[in-house]
Amino acid sequence: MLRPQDSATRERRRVEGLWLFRLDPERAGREAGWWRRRLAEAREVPVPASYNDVFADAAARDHVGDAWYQTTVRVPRGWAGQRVVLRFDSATHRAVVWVDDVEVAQHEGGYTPFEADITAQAPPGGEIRVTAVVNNELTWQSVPPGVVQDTPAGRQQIYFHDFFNYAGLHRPVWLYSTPPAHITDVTVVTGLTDTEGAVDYQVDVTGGDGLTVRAVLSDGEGTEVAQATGTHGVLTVADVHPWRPGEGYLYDLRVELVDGVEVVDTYSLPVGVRTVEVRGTQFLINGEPFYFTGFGRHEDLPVRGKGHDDAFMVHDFALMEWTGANSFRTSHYPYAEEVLDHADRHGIVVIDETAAVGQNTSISGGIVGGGSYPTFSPETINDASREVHAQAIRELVARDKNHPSVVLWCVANEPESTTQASVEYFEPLFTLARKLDPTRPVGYVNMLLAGPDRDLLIPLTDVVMLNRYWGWYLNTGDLAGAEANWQAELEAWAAHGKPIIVTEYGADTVAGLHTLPAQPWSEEYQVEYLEMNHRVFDRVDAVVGEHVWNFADFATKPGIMRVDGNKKGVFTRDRRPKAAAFALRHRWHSAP
Ligand code: BDP
Repeated sequence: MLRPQDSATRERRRVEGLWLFRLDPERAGREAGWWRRRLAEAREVPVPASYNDVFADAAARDHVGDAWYQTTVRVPRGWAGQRVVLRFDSATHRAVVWVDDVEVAQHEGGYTPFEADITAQAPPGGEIRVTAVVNNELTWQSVPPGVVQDTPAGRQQIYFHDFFNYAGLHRPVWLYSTPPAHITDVTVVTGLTDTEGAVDYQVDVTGGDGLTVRAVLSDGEGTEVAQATGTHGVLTVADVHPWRPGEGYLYDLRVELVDGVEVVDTYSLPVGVRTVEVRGTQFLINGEPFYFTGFGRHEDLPVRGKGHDDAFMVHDFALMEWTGANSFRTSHYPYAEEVLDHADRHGIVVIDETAAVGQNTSISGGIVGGGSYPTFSPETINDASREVHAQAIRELVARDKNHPSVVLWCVANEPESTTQASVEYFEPLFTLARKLDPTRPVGYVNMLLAGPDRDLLIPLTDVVMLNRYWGWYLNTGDLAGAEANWQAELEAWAAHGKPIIVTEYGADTVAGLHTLPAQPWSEEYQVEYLEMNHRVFDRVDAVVGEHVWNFADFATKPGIMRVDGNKKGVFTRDRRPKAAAFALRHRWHSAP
């Protein structure tokens, strides 16, 4: 599925601003057909944004179930004869969409796009009513999982991950046009030799019988460098300018569907020419060893929740650059496509993760000690869940396969990984990810209960990704003890002969709390904790990356271990630096 774009043959408009909105905890709207008329008893809600924090009532914040969105939009008159498409960049966690009285789309999964051809419902010049019911319930068959409990106070959502279950229309909604005969997909795979680049492209077309596909590659200055015809081909780039970490050099691949001299459809794709490879304990980009510095992050903002915001995106990248971060992980779900585009342009490397977080019932809210259910069983996470997970992987790869910034797929964060059931669950998912994209390594993030002597999933992976909290959850306040234990554990992992990325290490820190000597929760402790980790990493050759948890403080569900959310941010939630930010800046700017 291609992103909407304006081209000589395509137009798009954002369906944004204030939509009508109504919570529906009783699930009455589906019975009563609320899409058939103007949404009654509605309030206004901004799109894109999560709905939870924009109001002042607990009913919205803690809502479990259906929430209805509705707006009207006029189809441009100039789109006569074109195909009209309605696209949601995300609806968390699932949605059904109607145009006027007609159901046009259903989608499961909160962080990947879906769309519907609504040409038959969208007469040019006419106004259409768009209604979406967005449901936020997490169950054993959703990704991520959860349990909805009936309590005397109403239905409550239980979940096993450590960030707030924001819901709604977090990302842009689009109305766009394509010609009836059009390009439906473009896939590029790039290669590099000493001075030459190769762009292998594949174009999928609908309704283009008898038409020709042309692919034109231009450099960053707009000069054409290669051209080919046919739905599949290889474009050779002499004196190639590679995409590399720190320098997001992009070519432009213009794909055209042509009928003689007439261009029927045209689509442009930014292309970074780079390679990725795991060799021994090294992670190579363009054949050179790469060391990841950066963060695990969240899409998390005051008021907006997970709502995408360009101003914060640019600011967050500026802060990452300031600290010397060269990479981040899309913990714990696929981020807005705008974020990956920005990473492409800025040469920031991305570990791209599915929304499979919390598939481990012995942890709850990031804290060990849940454990009232088995994780994988016919009654809990089962074959049906795995099919939902597989679909999430398909949609992630389909959406993000062309981003040069994406160098590694992460199929899950901290799942249970010590049982035969976990192996049976994950083996087919690793196979699927590799089949969908043989060009990128695949991994999963391992958690502290599944040490090198217990974990069973590492044989399936290309890299070892570890979330470890020695000196925080373990050896709390005892950095000397933590240092010895951490070193021993990392050496055991290194014996696997794979590169190790430490995908999380961090300490909760209240901005402005100072102690001497350094004590947990103080800014001084966060700095000393990071320094201890760095000494250990520098002593283990197989470690090829360090991602601090977290870039910024973020919202969680209430809990006795969380004070107004998770405070492991290097920046506060409103992006003010803690002392750790300066310490990281010093290390990451002076690293070899
Ligand atoms: C890890 C999780 C992350 C949590 C973090 C923490 O991957 O989502 O926020 O721990 O406890 O287990 O801060």
